[in-house]
Amino acid sequence: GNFQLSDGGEVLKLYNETEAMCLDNLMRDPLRPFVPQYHGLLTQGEERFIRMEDLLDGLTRPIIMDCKMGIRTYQEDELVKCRTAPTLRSDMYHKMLQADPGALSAEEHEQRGVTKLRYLRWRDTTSSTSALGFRIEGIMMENGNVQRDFRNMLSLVQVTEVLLYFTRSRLDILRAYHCRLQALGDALERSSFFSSNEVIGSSLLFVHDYSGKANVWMIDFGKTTPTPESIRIRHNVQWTEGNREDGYLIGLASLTSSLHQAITL
Ligand code: 4IP
Ligand code: MN
Repeated sequence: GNFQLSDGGEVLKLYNETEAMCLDNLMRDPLRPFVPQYHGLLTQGEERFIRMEDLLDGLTRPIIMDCKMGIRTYQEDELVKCRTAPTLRSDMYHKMLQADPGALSAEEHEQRGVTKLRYLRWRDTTSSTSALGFRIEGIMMENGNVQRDFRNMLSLVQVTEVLLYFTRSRLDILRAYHCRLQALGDALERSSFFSSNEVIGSSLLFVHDYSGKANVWMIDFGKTTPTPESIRIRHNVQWTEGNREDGYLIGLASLTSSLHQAITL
């Protein structure tokens, strides 16, 4: 995808101005211990890359879970584009067709295309994103197998089952994750980056290995943008167009309570 392995515990990710700006700011924020360390840019011929810490460094056959955070995964811009210059995406139409042909209207079938807003909204409402403020995007087990079929789970009970599967019900690992999420919650409260940014499409990356090393990281800031001075985001209230709310803390609370359930089951 967008990644390339470098050496010395570093990875290269295809340059994105929004993401580079976020990582740069995060190096001077209480959230610094929760994000990959940013090592600046690298140019290779025509291509530009972001140099960042390899979060898997030091783990043996890591097991990884990507949770996409927030109650929506599209920016408010997407609504404007859809109203002013709607573009039909046939790739997104085909993804919907494959997953659930009944979700498409007669008009969409005729056009063989949907807008990006339509597609992302469909993803959000057919997953736990809208209701719980996050969804499990994928899991990679220690043999490298990637599973992406959790994206139509709607309930917290289903998520808790996946957490048990992902950790093989290991209490030490579940507890380490729970503890890390609580520390993240504390840091988010103190973070001026968090209070001044709308965080869309960002993930929490859960990584552990059989030795019991376990950690959670905030990643993917390509759609995280500063809000105007006049708008302060609370992150724990519902979104209405214009308030820029992302529901990040709604997702964090859901995930924390699912982990708590997994621990006490
Ligand atoms: C993807 O859909 C994800 O929503 C991507 O978001 C998004 O990239 C893609 O839009 C969209 O096709 P699936 O994961 O369901 O395939 P993310 O990168 O956060 O995973 P954007 O550009 O919104 O970041 P396009 O327009 O890049 O295809
Ligand atoms: Mn992501």
